Amino acid sequence: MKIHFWLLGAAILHAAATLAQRDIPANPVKPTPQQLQYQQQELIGFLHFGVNTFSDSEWGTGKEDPRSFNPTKLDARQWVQAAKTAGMKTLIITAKHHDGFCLWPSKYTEHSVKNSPWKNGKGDVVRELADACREGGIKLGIYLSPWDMHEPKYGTSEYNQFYLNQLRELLTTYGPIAELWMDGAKGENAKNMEYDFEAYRALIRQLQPNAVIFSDVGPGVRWIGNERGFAGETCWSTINTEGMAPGKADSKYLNTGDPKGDEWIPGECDVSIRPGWFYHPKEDSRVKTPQQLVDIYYKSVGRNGTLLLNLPPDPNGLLHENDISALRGMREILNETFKSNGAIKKLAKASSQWAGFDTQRLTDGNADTYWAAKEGETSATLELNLGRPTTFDRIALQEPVRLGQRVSAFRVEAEQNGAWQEVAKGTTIGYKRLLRLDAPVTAQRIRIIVEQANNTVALSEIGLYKASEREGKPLAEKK
Ligand code: FUL
Ligand code: CA
Repeated sequence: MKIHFWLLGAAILHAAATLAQRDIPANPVKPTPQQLQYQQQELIGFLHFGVNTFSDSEWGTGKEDPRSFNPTKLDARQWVQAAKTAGMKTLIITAKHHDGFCLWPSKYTEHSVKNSPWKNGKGDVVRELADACREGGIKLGIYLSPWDMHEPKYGTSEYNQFYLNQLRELLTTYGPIAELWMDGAKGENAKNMEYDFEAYRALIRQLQPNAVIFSDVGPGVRWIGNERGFAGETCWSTINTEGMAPGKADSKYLNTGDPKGDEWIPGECDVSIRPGWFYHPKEDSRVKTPQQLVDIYYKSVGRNGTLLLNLPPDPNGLLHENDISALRGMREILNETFKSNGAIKKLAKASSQWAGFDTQRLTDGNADTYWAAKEGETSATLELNLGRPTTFDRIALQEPVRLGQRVSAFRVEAEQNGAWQEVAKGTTIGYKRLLRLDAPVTAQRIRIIVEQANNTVALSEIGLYKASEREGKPLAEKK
């Protein structure tokens, strides 16, 4: 009997080894498994909620009366439902914004839900969201503002301990936290305060090793340098953080990243669905349209970023119907555009190939599998035969970023009446690059020409799509 078990064990090991992904050598700078998962989410929701919601303001004062907080119809399941409709995979809530009011009953301050009339002071917004997220199958993230206008310790070294205490509460009470958001913002007249970011990071790593840490300069995820949700046309997931700190970073640099960066810190594109971050009734008519949201999607996710889209609950504790219908519209358009990939399972010829990484992997619909050029080839041409004339105006390209980010220049050509015509070009690709053509192109053969890369060229997916009629034209991008 024993010998049979042994044989069975060996057979299982062998099968596992065959299934396990073999990779070509990676770049020295590459994502952690958590960062990779983080980026694959593409869409994340932000919830700005707190005393500002009740005072109709963007930045509070720290002097708000906790009794002003009373969201009598609060329903975190409605938030989660809306986020899921949009395709978001995580919801990040302002557990504490700059005004210092805490949405959970922190034992380190009186300035919280426990002194509000909501649920007679027994409520906990973070708990309600954590439960709703778990139930809905999405992840929870926490925004904890370092700047705190209420806490008297702010400005002294004791505040660092206070912040660590609050972090510990949040990181040990609500289950897994996917992302921890440390805002670099601080008012001009705020007290001087030397944050002990090293200690904050160490505690997060200790208590929630799988959480990605956002700050302007990472270490898990970086700010994209603007609040419009736009990554740079060129966008590297690598930067050098030397000489920079949260609140003291070069926003242009963050926007494009740095091909020479020695740390992997991908960009997150934060933007609100309304002009403000918090809910204001006068902005009910200024919710971004589905077309605007889709345009932002192209400029964030389509440029190797993640999109962190803010949805502010109103004083009832609910998302407004205008916001929900805009989200639904955005999702419908994206689903329609990306419904059918004209390149799927189509055959490609490559200028060269690394044994075992053949071109079928470019069109198998699986972003984990990839084609690679022959070792050391930093440029390559791929020719795709679509089998019949195919019309498209959107192109999607992906790199297997678990190997690091490589491509820095590429172009796409389509065969038109027997001649190759350039239809699109770009610099970086990264996790995902989406290109919008001015007009639809009909072709049977197309070429992807990677002109330059920092290591052997590898691509995981090529997609060709025809945009939904509802998309409209790309919107002008003010700098
Ligand atoms: C900024 C803050 O000052 C805003 O109020 C908002 O929270 C935004 C996401 O970050 O820095
Ligand atoms: Ca693939």
